[in-house]
Amino acid sequence: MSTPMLITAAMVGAETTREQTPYLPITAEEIAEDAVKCREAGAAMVHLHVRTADGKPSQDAELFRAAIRAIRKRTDVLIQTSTGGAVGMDVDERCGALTLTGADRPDMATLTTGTVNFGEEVFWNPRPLVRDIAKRIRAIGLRPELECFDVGMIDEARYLAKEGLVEMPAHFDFVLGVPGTLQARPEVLDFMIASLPEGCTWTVAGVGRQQLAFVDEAAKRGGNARVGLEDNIYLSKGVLAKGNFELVAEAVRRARSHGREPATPEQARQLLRLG
Ligand code: KMH
Ligand code: ZN
Repeated sequence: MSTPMLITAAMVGAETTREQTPYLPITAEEIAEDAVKCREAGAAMVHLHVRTADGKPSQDAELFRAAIRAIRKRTDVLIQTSTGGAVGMDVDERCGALTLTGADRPDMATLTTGTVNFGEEVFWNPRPLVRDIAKRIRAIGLRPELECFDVGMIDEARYLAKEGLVEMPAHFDFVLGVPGTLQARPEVLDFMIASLPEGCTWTVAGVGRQQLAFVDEAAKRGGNARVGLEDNIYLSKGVLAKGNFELVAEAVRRARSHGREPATPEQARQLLRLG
């Protein structure tokens, strides 16, 4: 039997707008509705950002609480909250979801381990800030998904492990294809996989038109994939996905074409070592 493939749905993000696609979920109920369909289609985890009622990116704890409650009322999909937020947010704002405890605590949180150009802007992650966020993630007993936009960020994760801030083996997400950063090419993925510390697991998030093609690349290599409206709004050239669930369904179809079955949330917990 081949290893189950974790499909993560990056449902909302901070950059995608309703002007670009009317199918972007914004309210807690819209997010939960799409999350239920994503789980039914085969996603085991959602990567979550939240928005204010008028669609602006936010990392507000109460908005996260509302979305997490709405999702958990209806489905068992794992919830990974963003600590990246939107460019320009300060660290306390970015870490809003890490103040949630008890039944509202997320299952996992992202940790980006370095700074990159991000389109015309800069996604700032200086080393002290990365360490601050890593400590906050540890303090509430979560494991991070290490978001790496470049191979140097994998090396930085090794330093974080040496400093006792991240436990190895860890789970990484290679985010490839943001304008101004490392682009999504098969040989780049091979180099990133070869650069991982022993025993680590990985997901690849192809941004833009490479998203679905990189589900195939991940499936072939025994890895995992992230799809969703945060990174790509099209199901095929010029055809908008009518929700995150359509991208998940297509990812699952591609995974199966390589003999990979989508992981259940329980299997994803094991893969991600969430205990
Ligand atoms: N929106 C990006 C600037 C994360 O979620 O942790 C950062 C981001 C990463 O989306
Ligand atoms: Zn994100």
